Amino acid sequence: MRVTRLLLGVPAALMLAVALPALGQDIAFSTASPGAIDGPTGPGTTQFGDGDVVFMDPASGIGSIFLLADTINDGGLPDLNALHITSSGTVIFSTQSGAAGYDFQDDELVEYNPVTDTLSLYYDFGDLITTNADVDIDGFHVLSNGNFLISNTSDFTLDGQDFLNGDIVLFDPSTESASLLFSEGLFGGDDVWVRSVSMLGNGNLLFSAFNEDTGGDMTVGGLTFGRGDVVEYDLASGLAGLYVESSVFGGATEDIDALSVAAIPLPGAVWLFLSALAVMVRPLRRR
Ligand SMILES: [Ca+2]
Ligand SMILES: [Ca+2]
Ligand SMILES: [Ca+2]
Ligand SMILES: [Ca+2]
Repeated sequence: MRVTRLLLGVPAALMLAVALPALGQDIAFSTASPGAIDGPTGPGTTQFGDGDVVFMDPASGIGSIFLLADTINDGGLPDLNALHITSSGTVIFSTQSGAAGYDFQDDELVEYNPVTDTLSLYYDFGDLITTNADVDIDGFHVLSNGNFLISNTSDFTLDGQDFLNGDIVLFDPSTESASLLFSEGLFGGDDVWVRSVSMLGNGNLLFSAFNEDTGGDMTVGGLTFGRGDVVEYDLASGLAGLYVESSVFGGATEDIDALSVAAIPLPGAVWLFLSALAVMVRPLRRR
């Protein structure tokens, strides 16, 4: 009996270890409504609005404000619903509605330079996506080869193909061609809305989602998860694991509506790194 358990346990553990490498990369995110996570000064001390960008260490759940919507450019930026932080430190985002006082719309991607505090149009999907419903870029990631990963708030048509709002689509801006990378069908038949998209350095997808049938739990790649969780999905093996648990929001119901791997060392990340280093160094000194 004991031997059997051991034999069953080892392959499962190995499979998980192969499918989901160790956590590591910090993330930046925005939520659909105001909330809080643990901050450097204590539980629930990092408070944010729906247009703010928060960065977080997924291992500790501790995070800090990276961008305050009220301080970007002229301020008053509306709800961010797609996000990508570039390796040069600029922030590409899309909003959930057009912004009063700004020229951009919800189907456009805008690049923000935090150093110069300037906004510029990065990409416009307005004429490319045709759909009966709203065109609103909802998930966005730039791959190292310049191609995009995108999702839309509603089902949509791009490059002559129909996609669902739970699909993640690969898009080549040089040819304006699209192909399905991740299908909503992988959620076991539920009507699911993928609300944010990013990709780790190891090629695994990160996303958050909402069950449009029940509002409750969903399944993908052997994982049961809920709104507010961040899922890591291995495209090669089809297995999924939790990258961030919704419990980081202190029991409040939150939806992560924009997500990016933080490719640059953010101010808070440096703080966390130094804190971790201090913890590691202290016991060594006492020896
Ligand atoms: Ca938001
Ligand atoms: Ca948008
Ligand atoms: Ca979104
Ligand atoms: Ca759907």
